[in-house]
Amino acid sequence: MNALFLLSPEVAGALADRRPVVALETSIVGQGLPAPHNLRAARGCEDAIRKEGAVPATIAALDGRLHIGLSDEELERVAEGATKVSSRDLGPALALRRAGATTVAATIRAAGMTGIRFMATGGIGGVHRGHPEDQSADLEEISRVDAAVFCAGAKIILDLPLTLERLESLSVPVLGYGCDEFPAFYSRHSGCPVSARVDTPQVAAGVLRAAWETGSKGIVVAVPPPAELDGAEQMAQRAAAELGHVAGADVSPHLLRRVAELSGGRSLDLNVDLVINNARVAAQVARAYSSS
Ligand code: PSU
Ligand code: MN
Repeated sequence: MNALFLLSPEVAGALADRRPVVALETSIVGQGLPAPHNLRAARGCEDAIRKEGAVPATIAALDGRLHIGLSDEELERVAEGATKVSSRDLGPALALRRAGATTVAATIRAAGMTGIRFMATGGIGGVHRGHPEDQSADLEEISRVDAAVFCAGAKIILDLPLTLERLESLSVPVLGYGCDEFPAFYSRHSGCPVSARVDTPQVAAGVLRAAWETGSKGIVVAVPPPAELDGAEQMAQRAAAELGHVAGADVSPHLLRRVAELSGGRSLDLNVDLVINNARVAAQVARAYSSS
Protein backbone atom coordinates (compact mmCIF):
# COMPACT_ATOMS: atom_id res chain seq x y z
CA MET A 1 0.00 0.00 0.00
CA ASN A 2 1.09 3.61 -0.50
CA ALA A 3 0.60 7.20 0.59
CA LEU A 4 -2.56 7.56 -1.51
CA PHE A 5 -4.40 5.23 0.89
CA LEU A 6 -5.69 6.42 4.26
CA LEU A 7 -7.09 3.74 6.57
CA SER A 8 -9.34 4.81 9.44
CA PRO A 9 -8.07 3.69 12.87
CA GLU A 10 -11.03 1.30 13.17
CA VAL A 11 -10.29 -0.40 9.85
CA ALA A 12 -6.52 -0.47 10.42
CA GLY A 13 -7.07 -2.09 13.82
CA ALA A 14 -9.45 -4.71 12.44
CA LEU A 15 -7.08 -5.66 9.62
CA ALA A 16 -4.11 -5.89 12.00
CA ASP A 17 -6.11 -8.21 14.31
CA ARG A 18 -7.52 -10.19 11.36
CA ARG A 19 -11.07 -9.31 12.35
CA PRO A 20 -13.75 -9.38 9.60
CA VAL A 21 -14.09 -6.21 7.52
CA VAL A 22 -16.78 -5.38 4.92
CA ALA A 23 -16.14 -2.65 2.33
CA LEU A 24 -18.98 -0.34 1.25
CA GLU A 25 -19.22 1.77 -1.90
CA THR A 26 -20.28 5.43 -1.92
CA SER A 27 -21.66 5.90 -5.44
CA ILE A 28 -25.00 4.95 -3.92
CA VAL A 29 -24.52 7.96 -1.56
CA GLY A 30 -23.25 10.37 -4.21
CA GLN A 31 -25.37 9.37 -7.22
CA GLY A 32 -27.60 6.35 -6.60
CA LEU A 33 -29.97 7.68 -3.95
CA PRO A 34 -31.26 11.21 -3.21
CA ALA A 35 -31.11 12.76 0.29
CA PRO A 36 -32.08 11.74 2.88
CA HIS A 37 -32.19 8.14 1.65
CA ASN A 38 -28.50 8.14 0.73
CA LEU A 39 -27.19 8.74 4.26
CA ARG A 40 -29.89 6.51 5.74
CA ALA A 41 -28.59 3.68 3.54
CA ALA A 42 -24.90 4.34 4.27
CA ARG A 43 -25.34 4.62 8.03
CA GLY A 44 -27.75 1.68 8.09
CA CYS A 45 -25.16 -0.51 6.34
CA GLU A 46 -22.43 0.49 8.78
CA ASP A 47 -24.69 -0.21 11.78
CA ALA A 48 -25.79 -3.58 10.40
CA ILE A 49 -22.16 -4.64 9.82
CA ARG A 50 -21.10 -3.62 13.35
CA LYS A 51 -24.11 -5.40 14.85
CA GLU A 52 -22.88 -8.62 13.22
CA GLY A 53 -19.45 -8.21 14.82
CA ALA A 54 -17.60 -6.97 11.72
CA VAL A 55 -16.09 -3.61 10.84
CA PRO A 56 -17.42 -1.44 7.97
CA ALA A 57 -14.92 0.17 5.58
CA THR A 58 -16.79 2.80 3.59
CA ILE A 59 -14.60 3.99 0.71
CA ALA A 60 -14.33 7.39 -1.01
CA ALA A 61 -11.74 9.76 -2.51
CA LEU A 62 -11.28 12.95 -0.48
CA ASP A 63 -8.51 15.58 -0.49
CA GLY A 64 -6.26 13.55 -2.74
CA ARG A 65 -6.43 10.32 -0.73
CA LEU A 66 -8.42 7.15 -0.94
CA HIS A 67 -10.15 6.84 2.42
CA ILE A 68 -10.79 3.27 3.61
CA GLY A 69 -13.25 3.85 6.43
CA LEU A 70 -15.00 7.23 6.68
CA SER A 71 -15.97 9.34 9.67
CA ASP A 72 -19.57 10.55 9.69
CA GLU A 73 -18.41 14.06 8.67
CA GLU A 74 -16.55 12.58 5.70
CA LEU A 75 -19.63 10.60 4.72
CA GLU A 76 -21.66 13.83 4.79
CA ARG A 77 -19.12 15.48 2.49
CA VAL A 78 -19.63 12.71 -0.05
CA ALA A 79 -23.40 13.13 0.24
CA GLU A 80 -23.12 16.88 -0.33
CA GLY A 81 -21.49 16.43 -3.74
CA ALA A 82 -18.96 14.02 -5.17
CA THR A 83 -18.21 12.88 -8.70
CA LYS A 84 -18.84 9.26 -9.68
CA VAL A 85 -15.53 7.41 -9.59
CA SER A 86 -15.19 4.05 -11.32
CA SER A 87 -11.89 2.16 -11.31
CA ARG A 88 -10.49 4.08 -14.27
CA ASP A 89 -11.25 7.39 -12.53
CA LEU A 90 -9.27 6.66 -9.35
CA GLY A 91 -5.98 8.19 -10.54
CA PRO A 92 -7.53 11.42 -11.86
CA ALA A 93 -9.81 11.84 -8.81
CA LEU A 94 -6.88 11.51 -6.41
CA ALA A 95 -4.30 13.56 -8.31
CA LEU A 96 -6.83 16.31 -9.07
CA ARG A 97 -8.12 16.18 -5.47
CA ARG A 98 -11.77 15.70 -6.42
CA ALA A 99 -14.32 14.43 -3.94
CA GLY A 100 -15.11 11.04 -5.45
CA ALA A 101 -17.90 8.55 -4.74
CA THR A 102 -16.68 5.06 -5.63
CA THR A 103 -18.65 2.54 -7.69
CA VAL A 104 -18.45 -1.20 -7.10
CA ALA A 105 -15.52 -1.38 -9.54
CA ALA A 106 -13.48 1.31 -7.79
CA THR A 107 -14.46 0.06 -4.32
CA ILE A 108 -13.33 -3.53 -4.85
CA ARG A 109 -10.12 -2.34 -6.53
CA ALA A 110 -9.34 -0.23 -3.44
CA ALA A 111 -10.51 -2.93 -1.02
CA GLY A 112 -8.44 -5.57 -2.79
CA MET A 113 -5.29 -3.46 -2.52
CA THR A 114 -6.00 -3.11 1.21
CA GLY A 115 -6.58 -6.83 1.78
CA ILE A 116 -10.37 -6.60 2.25
CA ARG A 117 -12.24 -9.40 0.48
CA PHE A 118 -15.87 -8.65 1.38
CA MET A 119 -17.96 -5.88 -0.12
CA ALA A 120 -21.65 -4.96 -0.11
CA THR A 121 -23.73 -2.87 -2.50
CA GLY A 122 -27.36 -2.62 -3.62
CA GLY A 123 -26.96 -4.02 -7.10
CA ILE A 124 -23.94 -4.41 -9.36
CA GLY A 125 -23.71 -2.66 -12.71
CA GLY A 126 -24.07 -4.73 -15.86
CA VAL A 127 -25.12 -4.71 -19.50
CA HIS A 128 -27.68 -2.02 -20.34
CA ARG A 129 -31.06 -2.80 -21.96
CA GLY A 130 -31.02 -2.05 -25.66
CA HIS A 131 -27.39 -0.85 -25.41
CA PRO A 132 -25.23 -3.98 -25.06
CA GLU A 133 -22.17 -1.84 -25.84
CA ASP A 134 -22.73 -0.08 -22.49
CA GLN A 135 -21.32 -2.52 -19.97
CA SER A 136 -20.43 -1.48 -16.44
CA ALA A 137 -16.74 -1.67 -15.54
CA ASP A 138 -18.04 -3.51 -12.45
CA LEU A 139 -18.13 -6.75 -14.46
CA GLU A 140 -14.49 -6.78 -15.66
CA GLU A 141 -13.25 -5.48 -12.32
CA ILE A 142 -15.07 -8.26 -10.44
CA SER A 143 -13.30 -10.79 -12.66
CA ARG A 144 -9.90 -9.33 -11.71
CA VAL A 145 -10.04 -8.71 -7.93
CA ASP A 146 -10.34 -11.18 -5.01
CA ALA A 147 -13.66 -9.93 -3.68
CA ALA A 148 -17.01 -11.36 -2.67
CA VAL A 149 -19.61 -8.81 -3.82
CA PHE A 150 -22.92 -9.05 -1.91
CA CYS A 151 -25.81 -7.57 -3.90
CA ALA A 152 -29.51 -8.05 -4.70
CA GLY A 153 -28.45 -9.11 -8.19
CA ALA A 154 -27.85 -6.49 -10.85
CA LYS A 155 -29.97 -3.35 -10.98
CA ILE A 156 -33.40 -3.94 -12.55
CA ILE A 157 -32.71 -1.18 -15.09
CA LEU A 158 -30.19 -3.57 -16.75
CA ASP A 159 -30.44 -6.50 -19.15
CA LEU A 160 -30.13 -9.31 -16.62
CA PRO A 161 -29.73 -12.29 -19.02
CA LEU A 162 -26.93 -10.49 -20.91
CA THR A 163 -25.30 -9.43 -17.63
CA LEU A 164 -25.26 -13.06 -16.47
CA GLU A 165 -23.86 -14.22 -19.84
CA ARG A 166 -21.04 -11.75 -19.44
CA LEU A 167 -20.31 -12.95 -15.88
CA GLU A 168 -20.25 -16.52 -17.16
CA SER A 169 -17.78 -15.58 -19.92
CA LEU A 170 -15.62 -13.87 -17.33
CA SER A 171 -15.79 -17.06 -15.24
CA VAL A 172 -17.25 -15.24 -12.23
CA PRO A 173 -19.19 -17.55 -9.86
CA VAL A 174 -22.69 -16.24 -9.15
CA LEU A 175 -23.92 -17.65 -5.84
CA GLY A 176 -27.56 -17.46 -4.79
CA TYR A 177 -27.85 -16.84 -1.05
CA GLY A 178 -30.87 -18.96 -0.18
CA CYS A 179 -32.15 -18.79 -3.76
CA ASP A 180 -31.82 -20.63 -7.08
CA GLU A 181 -32.75 -17.62 -9.19
CA PHE A 182 -30.65 -14.48 -9.67
CA PRO A 183 -32.63 -11.71 -7.91
CA ALA A 184 -33.72 -8.69 -9.96
CA PHE A 185 -32.98 -5.97 -7.39
CA TYR A 186 -36.60 -4.95 -6.68
CA SER A 187 -37.85 -8.50 -7.17
CA ARG A 188 -36.79 -11.97 -6.04
CA HIS A 189 -37.32 -13.36 -9.50
CA SER A 190 -35.52 -12.85 -12.80
CA GLY A 191 -36.07 -16.25 -14.38
CA CYS A 192 -32.26 -16.62 -14.61
CA PRO A 193 -30.50 -19.35 -12.61
CA VAL A 194 -27.45 -18.72 -10.40
CA SER A 195 -24.37 -20.93 -10.83
CA ALA A 196 -24.61 -22.38 -7.29
CA ARG A 197 -26.77 -21.99 -4.22
CA VAL A 198 -25.57 -21.43 -0.64
CA ASP A 199 -27.94 -21.42 2.32
CA THR A 200 -25.95 -20.39 5.38
CA PRO A 201 -23.01 -18.11 6.22
CA GLN A 202 -20.87 -21.19 6.93
CA VAL A 203 -21.64 -22.82 3.58
CA ALA A 204 -21.11 -19.52 1.75
CA ALA A 205 -17.75 -19.03 3.49
CA GLY A 206 -16.68 -22.56 2.54
CA VAL A 207 -17.61 -22.02 -1.11
CA LEU A 208 -15.77 -18.68 -1.23
CA ARG A 209 -12.63 -20.25 0.25
CA ALA A 210 -12.68 -23.20 -2.15
CA ALA A 211 -13.29 -20.90 -5.13
CA TRP A 212 -10.43 -18.57 -4.14
CA GLU A 213 -8.11 -21.51 -3.48
CA THR A 214 -8.79 -22.77 -6.99
CA GLY A 215 -8.07 -19.50 -8.74
CA SER A 216 -11.39 -17.61 -8.79
CA LYS A 217 -11.11 -13.86 -8.35
CA GLY A 218 -14.33 -11.91 -7.79
CA ILE A 219 -17.47 -13.78 -6.74
CA VAL A 220 -21.01 -12.41 -6.85
CA VAL A 221 -23.18 -13.38 -3.87
CA ALA A 222 -26.76 -12.56 -4.81
CA VAL A 223 -29.14 -12.00 -1.89
CA PRO A 224 -32.90 -11.77 -2.54
CA PRO A 225 -34.33 -8.35 -1.60
CA PRO A 226 -36.30 -8.28 1.71
CA ALA A 227 -39.42 -6.97 -0.09
CA GLU A 228 -40.63 -6.51 -3.67
CA LEU A 229 -41.73 -3.54 -5.75
CA ASP A 230 -44.82 -4.32 -7.80
CA GLY A 231 -44.47 -3.34 -11.46
CA ALA A 232 -40.69 -2.89 -11.24
CA GLU A 233 -40.11 -4.64 -14.57
CA GLN A 234 -42.57 -2.39 -16.44
CA MET A 235 -41.08 0.72 -14.83
CA ALA A 236 -37.56 -0.35 -15.79
CA GLN A 237 -38.68 -0.99 -19.38
CA ARG A 238 -40.32 2.39 -19.58
CA ALA A 239 -37.31 4.19 -18.07
CA ALA A 240 -34.95 2.47 -20.54
CA ALA A 241 -37.20 3.33 -23.51
CA GLU A 242 -37.28 7.00 -22.49
CA LEU A 243 -33.52 7.32 -22.00
CA GLY A 244 -32.99 9.70 -24.91
CA HIS A 245 -29.57 11.30 -25.10
CA VAL A 246 -28.37 10.35 -21.62
CA ALA A 247 -25.09 8.42 -21.93
CA GLY A 248 -22.04 7.11 -20.09
CA ALA A 249 -21.79 7.29 -16.32
CA ASP A 250 -25.08 9.22 -16.07
CA VAL A 251 -27.17 6.34 -17.43
CA SER A 252 -27.55 4.30 -14.23
CA PRO A 253 -28.29 7.27 -11.92
CA HIS A 254 -30.79 8.63 -14.47
CA LEU A 255 -32.65 5.32 -14.75
CA LEU A 256 -32.78 4.88 -10.97
CA ARG A 257 -34.22 8.40 -10.62
CA ARG A 258 -36.86 7.65 -13.24
CA VAL A 259 -37.93 4.41 -11.50
CA ALA A 260 -38.14 6.39 -8.23
CA GLU A 261 -40.51 8.87 -9.94
CA LEU A 262 -42.60 6.16 -11.59
CA SER A 263 -42.97 4.28 -8.30
CA GLY A 264 -43.90 7.40 -6.34
CA GLY A 265 -40.73 7.03 -4.25
CA ARG A 266 -41.42 3.44 -3.20
CA SER A 267 -38.28 2.18 -4.98
CA LEU A 268 -36.14 4.40 -2.74
CA ASP A 269 -37.26 2.82 0.53
CA LEU A 270 -36.79 -0.64 -0.92
CA ASN A 271 -33.33 0.30 -2.24
CA VAL A 272 -32.32 1.40 1.27
CA ASP A 273 -33.71 -1.78 2.85
CA LEU A 274 -32.06 -4.12 0.38
CA VAL A 275 -28.60 -2.59 0.58
CA ILE A 276 -28.70 -2.79 4.39
CA ASN A 277 -29.82 -6.42 4.13
CA ASN A 278 -26.90 -7.17 1.79
CA ALA A 279 -24.46 -5.52 4.22
CA ARG A 280 -25.81 -7.66 7.06
CA VAL A 281 -25.40 -10.90 5.10
CA ALA A 282 -21.90 -9.85 3.96
CA ALA A 283 -20.88 -9.31 7.60
CA GLN A 284 -22.32 -12.68 8.64
CA VAL A 285 -20.39 -14.46 5.89
CA ALA A 286 -17.20 -12.46 6.57
CA ARG A 287 -17.39 -13.52 10.20
CA ALA A 288 -17.94 -17.16 9.29
CA TYR A 289 -14.99 -16.91 6.88
CA SER A 290 -12.63 -15.46 9.56
CA SER A 291 -13.50 -18.11 12.09
CA SER A 292 -13.25 -21.09 9.70
N1 PSU B 1 -26.41 -0.14 -6.03
C1 PSU B 1 -27.44 0.69 -5.73
N2 PSU B 1 -27.39 1.96 -6.26
C2 PSU B 1 -26.32 2.41 -7.01
C3 PSU B 1 -25.22 1.53 -7.29
C4 PSU B 1 -25.34 0.27 -6.77
O1 PSU B 1 -28.40 0.30 -5.05
O2 PSU B 1 -26.31 3.56 -7.44
C5 PSU B 1 -24.02 2.03 -8.12
C6 PSU B 1 -22.83 1.12 -7.84
O3 PSU B 1 -21.79 1.92 -7.33
C7 PSU B 1 -22.45 0.54 -9.19
C8 PSU B 1 -22.85 1.63 -10.12
O4 PSU B 1 -21.09 0.20 -9.26
O5 PSU B 1 -24.13 2.04 -9.56
C9 PSU B 1 -22.90 1.16 -11.55
O6 PSU B 1 -22.77 2.24 -12.42
P1 PSU B 1 -22.44 1.99 -13.99
O7 PSU B 1 -23.62 1.26 -14.53
O8 PSU B 1 -22.28 3.38 -14.58
O9 PSU B 1 -21.17 1.20 -14.04
MN1 MN C 1 -22.25 2.45 -18.10
